[in-house]
Amino acid sequence: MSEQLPVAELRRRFASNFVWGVATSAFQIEGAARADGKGPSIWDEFCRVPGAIADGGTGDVACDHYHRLESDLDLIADLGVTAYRFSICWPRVQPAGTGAYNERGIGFYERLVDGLLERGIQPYATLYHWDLPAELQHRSGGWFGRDTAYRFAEYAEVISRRLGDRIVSIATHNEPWVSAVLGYERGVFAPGVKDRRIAYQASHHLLLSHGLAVQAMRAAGIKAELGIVLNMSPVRPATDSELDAHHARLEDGRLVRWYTDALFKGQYPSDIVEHLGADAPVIQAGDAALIAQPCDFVGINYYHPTVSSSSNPASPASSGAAVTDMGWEVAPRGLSDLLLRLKRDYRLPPIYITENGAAYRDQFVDGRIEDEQRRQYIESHLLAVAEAIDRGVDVRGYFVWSLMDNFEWAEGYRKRFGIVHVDYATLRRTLKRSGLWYRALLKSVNA
Ligand code: IFM
Repeated sequence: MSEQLPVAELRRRFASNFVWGVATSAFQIEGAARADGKGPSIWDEFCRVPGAIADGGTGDVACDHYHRLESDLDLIADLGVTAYRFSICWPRVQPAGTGAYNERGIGFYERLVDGLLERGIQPYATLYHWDLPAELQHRSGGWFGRDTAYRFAEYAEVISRRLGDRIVSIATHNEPWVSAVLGYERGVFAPGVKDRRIAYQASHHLLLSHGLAVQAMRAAGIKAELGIVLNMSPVRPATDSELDAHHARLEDGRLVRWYTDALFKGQYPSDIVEHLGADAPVIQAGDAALIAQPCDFVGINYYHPTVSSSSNPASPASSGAAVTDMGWEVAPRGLSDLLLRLKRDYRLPPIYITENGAAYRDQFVDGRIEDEQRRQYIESHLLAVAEAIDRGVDVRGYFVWSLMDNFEWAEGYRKRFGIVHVDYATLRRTLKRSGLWYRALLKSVNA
């Protein structure tokens, strides 16, 4: 175990205007699945598929954040963060994903945003963190249907008119690779489709919807900064063999370049288009330019590196490496490598680390929750961010995933990422050691 750095020393590695935050998403914490006119999402339905969620969990109650908004806002404020990243549940504000809006749903997000501002915390919103209105899935195959992209842009415009004057930053999507690949190719996330052609068409429509939404929000005169959040990982070959190098190059293309090339170079990578063959998406004239229009920021979610070989093109750990409770390799160096590679290969807008954190089994000691491994994980990754900044990468902020333990998708409630512990029997929140440390870091004087 490495020594703990004095918090003031770590804090001094960052500029005084660096944004410090914690992140969550709607489906993972809100609960209130049928409250106040909310429509069902694809995740509400997917959780009902036998065997889809490891512990049989659903989002019906989750952390009950919807009913505990005020005390959760106090909890966030108590941490001393300057920003809070949350997502808006589309079917809560527009139950069918088309047609009528739900004032009670919009009202919840107005109270959330106003409550943050009253406490001096900047709201960072994400419009889509995977909870598509179920109706859109049934009507047009969800993101497989081009129409969903237009529906999304309309929803984005409504949100920008209602909340855009008070939100500091809006990301259109969280991790479109996950929506497309885990949802439509591997079928392990909602909507549970297993078809590569459908998945790549869905990925194109997700990116298209980003472009359409940015255009619509700018036309509505939004003041907030606009961008997108991508999950990324440096991909390395498992061995020195040419075959493994080939697999690593392809995996990097599917995971990273498919998104960054489309968004920041205006075209999909030709090697991946060729590799997909008949599964490559249908693209209409003008789509590429729409997708690649300028953004104010890009969010990067980093957890682990990817190791590629012919037998496993996308392993989250090399053999023998230290891993988290998800089986993901702990490799802070992967984050600085990734940031430097992006600086080398792209002209990106300012970067925020919009998610980083770890699942571990917490130890209970005399009523305290000891999670030294999580604390160390966060500290070491912050040092990696500081190193990248020192080497010229424009990183403006860092958000811990996650504020509190929550619904970890196909894993259900078994994996805990929070710096705040949630007792799912009582819904009581308790700061873990990592949370106390993060608070001390944020409250330490910045020289
Ligand atoms: O919990 C998720 C989050 O919803 C998206 N990024 C990765 C996290 C950990 O798996």
